[in-house]
Amino acid sequence: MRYRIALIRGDGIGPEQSAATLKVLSAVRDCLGVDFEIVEAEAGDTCLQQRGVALPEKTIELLKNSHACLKGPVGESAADVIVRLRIMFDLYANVRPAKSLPNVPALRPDIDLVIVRENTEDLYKGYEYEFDGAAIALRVITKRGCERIARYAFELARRRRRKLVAVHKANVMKVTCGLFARTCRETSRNYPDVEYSEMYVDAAAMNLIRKPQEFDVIVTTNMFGDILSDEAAQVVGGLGLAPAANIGEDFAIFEPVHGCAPDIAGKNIANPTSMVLSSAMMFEWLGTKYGDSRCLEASNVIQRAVEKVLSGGVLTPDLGGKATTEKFGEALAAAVRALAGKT
Ligand code: GGG
Repeated sequence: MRYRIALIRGDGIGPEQSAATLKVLSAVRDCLGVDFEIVEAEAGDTCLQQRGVALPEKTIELLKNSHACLKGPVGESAADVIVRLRIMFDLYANVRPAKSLPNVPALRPDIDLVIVRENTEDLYKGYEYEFDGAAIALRVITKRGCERIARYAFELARRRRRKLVAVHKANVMKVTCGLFARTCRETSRNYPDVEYSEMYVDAAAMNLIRKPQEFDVIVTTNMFGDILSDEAAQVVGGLGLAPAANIGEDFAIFEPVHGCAPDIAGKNIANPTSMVLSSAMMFEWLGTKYGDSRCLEASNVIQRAVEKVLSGGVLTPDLGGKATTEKFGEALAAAVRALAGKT
């Protein structure tokens, strides 16, 4: 099967991360026989400056005609690009793993958790307005939205260590978080094999630092998930390592958790791991969706290549090393070739 992958390079460090990731993807194509074409699509701040629109119709059409999208970070136009795309393509599950990696200064070496963030509702719907000197935002939480994200998280927990924590603030936001908590609790009855508990978001923020190794899967609402996933990324070494998947029934977009880091853009020092690991998540999703063992193998090899390169002490400056983005990408591509048995 030949996959059509839309690539949005994005803003800031996005183009540098994309170039490094493309080296890894070339190695995957050469050595693991995954057949794909990359189709470039524009979106973000630069696109807004050049074309007057952050998310052109042409890009939307291109995504509609692709199997998946790999996206670099975008800048100030994030709400007009990724938040819009998530709602437009109904990518309801934002999956954000945080795992300790070799040679990376993490809080502990044994952290392996995933945040499952509801991705289409909450305050990020963007229903905001001003009225009579007040700024008002509407928090939309639906039963259907809670049910499907809870199911997604329980199914994921079942494939992992079978522990799920629903994070909310239902003691204060009794109606919106109340619906979310109640629905997660109801769903838990269908998963007696998964250990289920609940935690208030403030306690979760503290426990991510106090005992991060105890978390397996966290399910939460959109904005809490956005905030907690930055924290979880830092706990395992930093945002430069943090991948994410925006998953719907028929389409998915894979992107770093972080923003476009304009302060280090163009200096060849950004860590591309977040985008490379996002591509590993993409191959896992493609492999599962299309029953393609080559894609599953590609996902596995990319993750092992990241561990191999980091273990070997090739580190970008954010991790205390001197490797450039380009050199780090080359090292990853070489590791993919070696792990695939072809150097
Ligand atoms: N921590 C900065 C960051 O996450 N920037 C990207 C961003 O805001 N994305 C929107 C989102 O993930 O909802």
